[in-house]
Amino acid sequence: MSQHNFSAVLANVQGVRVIDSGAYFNKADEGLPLLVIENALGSAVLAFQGAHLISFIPAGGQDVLWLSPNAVFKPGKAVRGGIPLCMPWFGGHPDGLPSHGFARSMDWSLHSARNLADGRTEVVMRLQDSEQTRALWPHAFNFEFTICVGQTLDLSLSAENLSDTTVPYTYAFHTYFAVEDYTRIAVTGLAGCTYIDTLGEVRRLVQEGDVHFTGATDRVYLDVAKVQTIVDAARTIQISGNSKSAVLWNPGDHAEKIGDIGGGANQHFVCVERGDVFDNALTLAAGEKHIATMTLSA
Ligand code: TA6
Repeated sequence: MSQHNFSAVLANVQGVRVIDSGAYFNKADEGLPLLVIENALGSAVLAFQGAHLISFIPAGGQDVLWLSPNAVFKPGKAVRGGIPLCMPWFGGHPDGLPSHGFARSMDWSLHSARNLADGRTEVVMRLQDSEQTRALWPHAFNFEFTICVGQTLDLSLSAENLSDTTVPYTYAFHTYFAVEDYTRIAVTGLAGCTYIDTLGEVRRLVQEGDVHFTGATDRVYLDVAKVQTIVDAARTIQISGNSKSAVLWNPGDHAEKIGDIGGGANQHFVCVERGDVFDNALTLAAGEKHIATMTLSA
């Protein structure tokens, strides 16, 4: 099902609507179609492009996700902020293919939507192989992203290898969390983990205590615990999931050279990304399906 016949899927669903990003943000730009999900427990917004969540607000709370004030909503360019899905590879590609994979910049389709008995709303987005994806990754696959919006945001990302060979697979929920000031937060749940510091000369170190930021940071933590928390001035955000890695990123002063962030704007986010990357990279045997889960609460 393409994004263009979503109305049949949404016919009997309350509180889910489609709107163009230009109309939603009251900005005349090129625009991307968005899905707005609202219920008494919380609300969320995602772009069909990338099945990319750009907002999650638990009822009575503030947005858990950061969206850049300079975010661009253009076809083919990943939106800066929210939860880009990096897959089927994370980071750079040895053959110069798009960094963080192709899933975040391609249109996903709305597969199903329903109101759950407990008041939450569940939406399932899907991306399947096509001529366009096979030119970049020559495998048959089915990716499904299940988003459940309530007081918490419950996510499940499945990747099924429909080809008859084993394929390498890495992925991450590249989540941008909204914080008052990233240099005044603590990230817990990583003490004792080995991490790879990818800035400058790449080094392997062991995390002592909580993580604090003083500037540009880009670290891959391996074999992490199920739960991390971001302790901010006014709230604590909990990230819980089954992925083995956590990537911590903020560009520091380099933000001014990144057009869709801009100098100073980086102060208000921290990326704490859960995924299976670097030493935790996966392979999917023929027919194998991997399911990554992540729950966010504030
Ligand atoms: O996850 C951290 C990271 O890989 C950084 O190295 C940094 O480049 C960031 O992601 C953002 O990547 P992007 O391609 O979205 O600009």
